[in-house]
Amino acid sequence: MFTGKIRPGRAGRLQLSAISTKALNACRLYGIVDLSYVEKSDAARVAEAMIKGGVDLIQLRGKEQSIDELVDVAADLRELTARSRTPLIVNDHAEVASKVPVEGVHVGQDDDSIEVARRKAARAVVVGKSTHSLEQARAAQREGADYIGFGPIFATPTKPDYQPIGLKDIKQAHLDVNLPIFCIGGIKIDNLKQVIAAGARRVAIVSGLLKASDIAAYAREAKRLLLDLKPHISTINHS
Ligand code: TZP
Repeated sequence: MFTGKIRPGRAGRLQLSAISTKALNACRLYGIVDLSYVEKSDAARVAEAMIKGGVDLIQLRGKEQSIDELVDVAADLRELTARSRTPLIVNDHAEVASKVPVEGVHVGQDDDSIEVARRKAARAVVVGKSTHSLEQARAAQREGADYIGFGPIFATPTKPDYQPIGLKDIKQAHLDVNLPIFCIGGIKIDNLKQVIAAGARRVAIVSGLLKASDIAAYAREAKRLLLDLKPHISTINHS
Protein backbone atom coordinates (compact mmCIF):
# COMPACT_ATOMS: atom_id res chain seq x y z
CA MET A 1 0.00 0.00 0.00
CA PHE A 2 1.36 3.41 -0.87
CA THR A 3 1.35 5.49 2.30
CA GLY A 4 3.45 8.40 1.15
CA LYS A 5 2.62 11.55 -0.69
CA ILE A 6 3.41 13.14 -3.99
CA ARG A 7 5.86 16.01 -3.78
CA PRO A 8 7.65 18.08 -6.39
CA GLY A 9 11.08 16.62 -7.11
CA ARG A 10 14.17 18.78 -7.27
CA ALA A 11 14.12 18.70 -11.03
CA GLY A 12 10.56 20.06 -10.93
CA ARG A 13 8.95 16.72 -11.79
CA LEU A 14 6.44 15.10 -9.49
CA GLN A 15 8.21 12.50 -7.40
CA LEU A 16 6.70 9.69 -5.40
CA SER A 17 8.07 9.14 -1.93
CA ALA A 18 7.46 5.81 -0.24
CA ILE A 19 7.41 7.46 3.19
CA SER A 20 6.06 10.94 3.79
CA THR A 21 8.59 13.58 4.75
CA LYS A 22 6.73 13.98 8.03
CA ALA A 23 6.98 10.27 8.83
CA LEU A 24 10.67 10.20 7.94
CA ASN A 25 11.30 13.27 10.10
CA ALA A 26 9.64 11.55 13.03
CA CYS A 27 12.15 8.68 12.88
CA ARG A 28 14.79 8.80 15.61
CA LEU A 29 16.23 5.33 15.91
CA TYR A 30 17.45 3.41 12.88
CA GLY A 31 18.25 -0.25 13.49
CA ILE A 32 20.49 -2.09 11.06
CA VAL A 33 20.23 -5.85 10.60
CA ASP A 34 23.76 -6.55 9.40
CA LEU A 35 24.27 -10.08 8.13
CA SER A 36 27.90 -10.03 9.22
CA TYR A 37 26.55 -10.14 12.80
CA VAL A 38 23.29 -12.02 12.28
CA GLU A 39 22.62 -15.34 10.53
CA LYS A 40 20.13 -15.01 7.69
CA SER A 41 17.89 -17.47 9.50
CA ASP A 42 17.89 -15.20 12.57
CA ALA A 43 17.26 -11.92 10.77
CA ALA A 44 13.49 -11.94 11.26
CA ARG A 45 13.76 -12.60 15.01
CA VAL A 46 16.25 -9.76 15.35
CA ALA A 47 14.10 -7.35 13.34
CA GLU A 48 11.09 -8.31 15.41
CA ALA A 49 12.98 -7.52 18.62
CA MET A 50 14.05 -4.16 17.19
CA ILE A 51 10.47 -3.32 16.31
CA LYS A 52 9.31 -4.38 19.77
CA GLY A 53 11.89 -1.97 21.24
CA GLY A 54 10.63 0.95 19.15
CA VAL A 55 13.11 1.13 16.29
CA ASP A 56 11.62 3.49 13.69
CA LEU A 57 13.39 2.28 10.55
CA ILE A 58 15.12 -0.99 9.76
CA GLN A 59 17.90 -1.51 7.27
CA LEU A 60 19.00 -4.84 5.83
CA ARG A 61 22.76 -4.78 5.27
CA GLY A 62 24.59 -7.71 3.73
CA LYS A 63 27.99 -6.86 2.32
CA GLU A 64 28.86 -10.50 1.59
CA GLN A 65 25.49 -11.68 0.31
CA SER A 66 24.33 -11.96 -3.30
CA ILE A 67 21.39 -9.95 -4.53
CA ASP A 68 19.29 -13.15 -4.66
CA GLU A 69 20.09 -13.89 -1.01
CA LEU A 70 19.22 -10.31 -0.04
CA VAL A 71 15.94 -10.56 -1.96
CA ASP A 72 15.01 -13.66 0.08
CA VAL A 73 15.88 -12.11 3.43
CA ALA A 74 14.24 -8.78 2.51
CA ALA A 75 11.04 -10.60 1.52
CA ASP A 76 10.91 -12.31 4.93
CA LEU A 77 11.63 -9.10 6.80
CA ARG A 78 9.16 -7.06 4.76
CA GLU A 79 6.31 -9.34 5.89
CA LEU A 80 6.90 -8.45 9.50
CA THR A 81 7.96 -4.83 9.06
CA ALA A 82 4.79 -4.18 7.04
CA ARG A 83 2.68 -5.44 9.95
CA SER A 84 4.10 -2.76 12.24
CA ARG A 85 4.45 -0.20 9.42
CA THR A 86 8.16 0.04 10.08
CA PRO A 87 9.89 1.15 6.88
CA LEU A 88 12.41 -1.37 5.56
CA ILE A 89 15.46 -0.05 3.73
CA VAL A 90 17.89 -2.21 1.80
CA ASN A 91 21.56 -1.32 1.74
CA ASP A 92 23.56 -0.90 -1.48
CA HIS A 93 21.41 -2.84 -3.94
CA ALA A 94 18.46 -0.96 -5.40
CA GLU A 95 17.70 -4.02 -7.53
CA VAL A 96 16.25 -5.62 -4.39
CA ALA A 97 13.65 -2.83 -4.26
CA SER A 98 12.45 -3.77 -7.74
CA LYS A 99 11.62 -7.27 -6.46
CA VAL A 100 10.53 -6.74 -2.85
CA PRO A 101 8.25 -3.88 -1.77
CA VAL A 102 10.79 -2.40 0.64
CA GLU A 103 10.28 1.29 1.37
CA GLY A 104 13.80 2.42 0.63
CA VAL A 105 17.35 1.99 -0.50
CA HIS A 106 20.54 3.20 1.16
CA VAL A 107 23.65 3.93 -0.89
CA GLY A 108 27.24 4.63 0.08
CA GLN A 109 29.72 7.05 -1.45
CA ASP A 110 31.08 4.33 -3.75
CA ASP A 111 27.72 2.83 -4.71
CA ASP A 112 25.11 3.86 -7.25
CA SER A 113 24.19 7.52 -7.41
CA ILE A 114 20.82 8.43 -5.94
CA GLU A 115 19.43 8.89 -9.43
CA VAL A 116 20.59 5.45 -10.55
CA ALA A 117 19.26 3.86 -7.34
CA ARG A 118 15.82 5.39 -7.99
CA ARG A 119 15.92 4.20 -11.58
CA LYS A 120 16.90 0.65 -10.57
CA ALA A 121 14.17 0.51 -7.93
CA ALA A 122 11.72 1.53 -10.65
CA ARG A 123 9.13 2.76 -8.17
CA ALA A 124 8.74 5.20 -5.30
CA VAL A 125 11.41 4.62 -2.70
CA VAL A 126 13.16 6.62 -0.04
CA VAL A 127 16.86 6.91 -0.81
CA GLY A 128 19.39 7.54 1.94
CA LYS A 129 23.11 8.17 1.52
CA SER A 130 26.12 7.57 3.75
CA THR A 131 28.24 10.66 4.28
CA HIS A 132 31.58 10.97 6.06
CA SER A 133 32.15 14.73 6.13
CA LEU A 134 30.24 18.02 6.05
CA GLU A 135 31.07 18.38 2.39
CA GLN A 136 29.62 14.97 1.56
CA ALA A 137 26.55 15.72 3.68
CA ARG A 138 25.85 18.93 1.73
CA ALA A 139 26.51 17.12 -1.56
CA ALA A 140 24.06 14.34 -0.67
CA GLN A 141 21.36 16.95 -0.10
CA ARG A 142 22.09 18.55 -3.47
CA GLU A 143 22.02 15.10 -5.06
CA GLY A 144 18.48 14.51 -3.81
CA ALA A 145 18.88 12.21 -0.79
CA ASP A 146 15.83 11.80 1.43
CA TYR A 147 18.00 11.34 4.52
CA ILE A 148 21.67 10.91 5.28
CA GLY A 149 23.86 8.80 7.53
CA PHE A 150 26.68 10.88 9.07
CA GLY A 151 29.75 9.20 10.49
CA PRO A 152 31.45 7.11 11.62
CA ILE A 153 31.26 9.27 14.71
CA PHE A 154 33.42 6.82 16.66
CA ALA A 155 35.73 4.02 15.52
CA THR A 156 33.76 0.90 14.77
CA PRO A 157 34.52 -2.70 13.84
CA THR A 158 31.44 -2.63 11.58
CA LYS A 159 33.22 -0.22 9.22
CA PRO A 160 36.87 -0.67 10.17
CA ASP A 161 38.46 1.14 7.20
CA TYR A 162 36.90 4.49 7.99
CA GLN A 163 38.48 7.23 10.03
CA PRO A 164 36.06 8.38 12.76
CA ILE A 165 34.91 11.99 12.30
CA GLY A 166 34.12 12.61 15.96
CA LEU A 167 31.42 14.79 17.46
CA LYS A 168 32.61 18.22 16.34
CA ASP A 169 30.70 18.51 13.03
CA ILE A 170 27.33 17.21 14.15
CA LYS A 171 25.87 20.64 14.97
CA GLN A 172 27.13 22.18 11.74
CA ALA A 173 25.71 19.28 9.71
CA HIS A 174 22.28 20.08 11.17
CA LEU A 175 22.70 23.74 10.21
CA ASP A 176 23.85 22.97 6.67
CA VAL A 177 21.57 20.08 5.79
CA ASN A 178 17.81 20.22 5.87
CA LEU A 179 17.23 16.45 5.84
CA PRO A 180 16.93 13.86 8.59
CA ILE A 181 20.50 13.10 9.71
CA PHE A 182 21.24 9.76 11.34
CA CYS A 183 24.55 9.86 13.18
CA ILE A 184 26.23 6.48 12.96
CA GLY A 185 29.36 4.65 13.92
CA GLY A 186 30.33 3.25 17.31
CA ILE A 187 27.17 4.58 18.93
CA LYS A 188 26.09 2.67 22.02
CA ILE A 189 23.80 3.40 24.95
CA ASP A 190 26.88 4.41 26.93
CA ASN A 191 27.90 7.24 24.57
CA LEU A 192 24.48 8.16 23.20
CA LYS A 193 23.99 11.09 25.61
CA GLN A 194 27.30 12.53 24.40
CA VAL A 195 26.18 12.22 20.77
CA ILE A 196 22.85 13.87 21.57
CA ALA A 197 24.62 16.65 23.49
CA ALA A 198 26.76 17.24 20.38
CA GLY A 199 23.58 17.97 18.43
CA ALA A 200 22.34 14.62 17.12
CA ARG A 201 18.61 14.05 17.01
CA ARG A 202 18.69 10.69 15.25
CA VAL A 203 21.07 7.74 15.30
CA ALA A 204 21.63 4.48 13.50
CA ILE A 205 23.02 1.60 15.52
CA VAL A 206 24.38 -1.72 14.30
CA SER A 207 26.56 -3.67 16.74
CA GLY A 208 25.22 -2.00 19.87
CA LEU A 209 21.82 -3.44 19.11
CA LEU A 210 22.90 -6.70 17.52
CA LYS A 211 25.25 -7.65 20.36
CA ALA A 212 22.80 -6.71 23.11
CA SER A 213 21.59 -9.59 25.24
CA ASP A 214 18.10 -8.08 25.01
CA ILE A 215 17.74 -6.25 21.69
CA ALA A 216 14.27 -4.90 22.43
CA ALA A 217 15.33 -3.49 25.81
CA TYR A 218 18.44 -1.91 24.26
CA ALA A 219 16.37 -0.28 21.53
CA ARG A 220 13.83 0.93 24.09
CA GLU A 221 16.56 2.59 26.14
CA ALA A 222 18.16 4.22 23.08
CA LYS A 223 14.77 5.52 21.99
CA ARG A 224 14.05 6.86 25.44
CA LEU A 225 17.30 8.81 25.40
CA LEU A 226 16.60 10.13 21.90
CA LEU A 227 13.12 11.24 22.88
CA ASP A 228 14.43 12.48 26.23
CA LEU A 229 11.73 10.65 28.11
CA LYS A 230 11.70 10.07 31.82
CA PRO A 231 13.73 7.01 32.87
CA HIS A 232 11.91 3.80 33.51
CA ILE A 233 13.15 0.82 35.45
CA SER A 234 15.66 -0.80 33.15
CA THR A 235 17.40 -4.12 33.43
CA ILE A 236 19.80 -3.55 30.56
CA ASN A 237 23.42 -4.43 30.94
CA HIS A 238 25.07 -1.48 29.15
CA SER A 239 28.39 -3.22 28.60
N1 TZP B 1 28.41 3.69 8.23
C1 TZP B 1 29.17 4.50 8.95
S1 TZP B 1 29.70 3.74 10.37
C2 TZP B 1 28.85 2.34 10.00
C3 TZP B 1 28.20 2.48 8.80
C4 TZP B 1 27.39 1.45 8.14
C5 TZP B 1 28.82 1.15 10.87
C6 TZP B 1 28.16 1.42 12.17
O1 TZP B 1 28.14 0.25 12.93
P1 TZP B 1 28.17 0.24 14.50
O2 TZP B 1 28.34 -1.22 14.83
O3 TZP B 1 26.89 0.79 15.01
O4 TZP B 1 29.36 1.04 14.93
